[in-house]
Amino acid sequence: MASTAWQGIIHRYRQRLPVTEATPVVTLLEGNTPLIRVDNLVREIGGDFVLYLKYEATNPTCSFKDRGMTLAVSKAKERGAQVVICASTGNTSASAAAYAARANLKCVVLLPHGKIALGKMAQSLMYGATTIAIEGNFDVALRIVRELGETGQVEVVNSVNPVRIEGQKTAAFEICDQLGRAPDFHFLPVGNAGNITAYWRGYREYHAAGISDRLPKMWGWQAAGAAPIVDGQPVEHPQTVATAIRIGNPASWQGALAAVRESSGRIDKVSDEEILNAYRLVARTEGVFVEPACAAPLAGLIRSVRAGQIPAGSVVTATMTGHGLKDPDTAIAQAEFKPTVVPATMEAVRRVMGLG
Ligand code: AN7
Repeated sequence: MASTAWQGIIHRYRQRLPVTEATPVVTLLEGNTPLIRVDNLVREIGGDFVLYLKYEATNPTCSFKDRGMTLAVSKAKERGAQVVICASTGNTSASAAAYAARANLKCVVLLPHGKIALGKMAQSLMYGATTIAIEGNFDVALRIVRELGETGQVEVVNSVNPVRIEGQKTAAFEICDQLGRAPDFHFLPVGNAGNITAYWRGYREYHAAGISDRLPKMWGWQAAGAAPIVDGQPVEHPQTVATAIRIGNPASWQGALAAVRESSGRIDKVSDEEILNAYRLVARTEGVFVEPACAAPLAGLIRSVRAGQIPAGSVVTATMTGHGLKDPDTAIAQAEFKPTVVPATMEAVRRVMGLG
């Protein structure tokens, strides 16, 4: 009997990815993530549409980055690279560190000092990457990494490496495979803008191949304090509670603009307050715990629905790019609840429960 076990995105979508028989596949069985229909959240928002969350938190390092990283590290291995390197707001570094460990490659990550969520830092350290905290932001770190890449001594696995985008486009394939069609709208957070570029490529490829019968409108969401694409100029000192998307000069800026233009979509920004409200709401109404960046498209959806921009009967998908446990500090600070400490008696517990 042949095994039907999932073997990762390269195995599943091999004919649509730049791999050959000679490519050593470095996989942690990423992909095949849930597409969760969230009717409670829709009821809370109001409006007549169906919403599905592409929950990328179930990837091996708990973010969407693993889709691009399986391919980037496989190709690096194929080329005989010894060292992979990236700049990161935390998720790319976690993923690079894991896949490099799996491939027996050395990994170096450059992170903005003091602006990395706790879980992401734990990942990079545990997977054994050389972890360097730069006294500067992500954009500065990426500039250094790109310069190092030009020496030819290291393999850059940021999304400036085109195979990262190729791997990430498989999330759009999966959504179409899971829904049996493409959505009408796709919402997602935008930081370095690789993912919006990748999804648009995936949706277009499936459409061109006749597998899906429509193309979604791509709606990207930046944080108001880090919204260079929306504002039309780089942001020198980006600021937002959503540290994953604290990026002031996105590498795939043009890719994001093309996705929005070609799909008749939109790119806009939401405040940290809107992000935090949506962050709590999706956890409480659906049991879906995401990191703050994922709440940007949800906040954007709330706004768009209120503005009457989502036609009745629409099918909307939104990418939840990373797990809520990545950033426990923000969760605990923003949950609005604290544990109630009581004596270890039933009476005390009953009092807290309101049972007298
Ligand atoms: C949870 O890890 O840029 O627009 O260095 O971690 O493709 O950059 C992370 C980005 C959204 C934005 N949600 O995606 C990095 C990094 C989460 C993220 C984004 C990121 P892009």
